[in-house]
Amino acid sequence: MSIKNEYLQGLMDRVIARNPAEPEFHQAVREVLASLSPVVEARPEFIKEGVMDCLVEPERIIKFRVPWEDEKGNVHVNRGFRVQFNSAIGPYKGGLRFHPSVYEGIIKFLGFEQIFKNSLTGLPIGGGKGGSDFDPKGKTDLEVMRFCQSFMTELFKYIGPDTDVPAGDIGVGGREIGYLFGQYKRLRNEFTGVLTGKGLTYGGSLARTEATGYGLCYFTSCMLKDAGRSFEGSTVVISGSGNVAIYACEKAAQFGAKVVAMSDSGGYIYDKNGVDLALIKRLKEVERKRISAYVETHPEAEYHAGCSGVWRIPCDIAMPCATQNELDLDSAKALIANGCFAVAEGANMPSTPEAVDALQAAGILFAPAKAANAGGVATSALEMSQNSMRFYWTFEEVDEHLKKIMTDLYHNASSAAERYGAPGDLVAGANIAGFLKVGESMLAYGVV
Ligand code: NDP
Ligand code: 2IT
Repeated sequence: MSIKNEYLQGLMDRVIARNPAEPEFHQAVREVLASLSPVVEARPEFIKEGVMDCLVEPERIIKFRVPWEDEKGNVHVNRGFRVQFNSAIGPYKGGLRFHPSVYEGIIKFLGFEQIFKNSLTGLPIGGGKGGSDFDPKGKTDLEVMRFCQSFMTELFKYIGPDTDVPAGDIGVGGREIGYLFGQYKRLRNEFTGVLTGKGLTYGGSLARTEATGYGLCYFTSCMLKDAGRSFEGSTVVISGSGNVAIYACEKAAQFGAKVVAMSDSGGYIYDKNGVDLALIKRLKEVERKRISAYVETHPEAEYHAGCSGVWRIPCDIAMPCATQNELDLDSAKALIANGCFAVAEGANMPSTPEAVDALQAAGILFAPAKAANAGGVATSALEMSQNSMRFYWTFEEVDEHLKKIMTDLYHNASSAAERYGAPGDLVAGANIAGFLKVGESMLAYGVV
């Protein structure tokens, strides 16, 4: 993944110098700038008018202290972040991640990718992301509530339904969104669609919970269909067992695939009969247990500690749905050697650049995250529409919109790749198509 254009290579060098020790951010920027070389050569005004320099600099970064008290009376101090990266085409939009690995570089990489993903949905949403190094694991509901209230007591100053609309991501699901929304409503004394992923009783959209995983499968189906393949009768390996992984598993199974493995940060389960998704849902969504508990009721399945071994299980389609850089070059080589024909990214940036290069060089169909997992944020935007209308669609109506959005997105990315000399390369296609709408808007605004 090299940056062919000289100006963009210089810009990349400046990004590294100005944002030291943020390797994930560098990685995300490098991939986009590499894809955009042919675009700036055809349209030099993007460089001349300063669009490229503005694109890699967040409009605003908010960083704050989040103190809270646990049930034993100990005070903890976490860090909160919100990166408002780009509002050229709509209010900042993107999730909140609560995980001990969170620091500014992670939020910047996620916020940067969100710009292009949100543009690809075709809906009017800008790019943002936030989160905290708070670890919800092992905390009581009361402790999570206290943390969320403290986090929102600072964040509420900077967000709003027409300004910035956060949602969930790793470690932030329905429970956290409830506490965050309740505190926002109390502080502002207003009931607006300031967060998405809300509960159905207080303004949430049907099908938002399922949207990222379902959307991933809709996108993947389009990609498979173009190559004369389908989910039907295929063997699938999915990493993760959170929101994205669970609903990717559900839809892949509905499409006739057999999902044989899932994982969490401790290890993975391999069930050659096909995973029992009802059990995974109970363990993860209700009981908040480790995936190792799966084999207690399914002794015929295997549990292995450690995450990366999941990619050594023979499969036709691999769907990484856990976290960034979880699929490395060795994993890619194992997938290729075992006859895998498609990799579809549910998580954000789950494959390392070396893995992406190896998979594409081997002719594996590759669906990049910003395109393939855009169904979640697209449905968040549909939640915003419903909140504004004060009227709600049925599950089937939202699901139909989602299907159409993912189908259009696939064709948009695929034709952009072709137009700019990289037919079949959905990484390039998604980056180019996502950029063009944002870049044209930035040109229209002048230097702002
Ligand atoms: P969840 O918190 O629901 O689930 C995360 C899953 O990934 C868990 O199984 C978790 O295991 C595992 N995981 C998290 N961190 C690591 C790690 N460092 N190493 C190994 N496994 C890990 O999050 P989501 O399902 O919402 O998010 C998963 C991915 O999808 C993320 O990359 C997110 O950014 C992306 N995404 C999410 C969208 C959404 O709508 N929720 C939309 C688009 C993308 P454990 O429980 O052990 O920590
Ligand atoms: O990475 C993502 O697109 C998300 N976590 C969902 C963001 C959203 O606003 O729904």
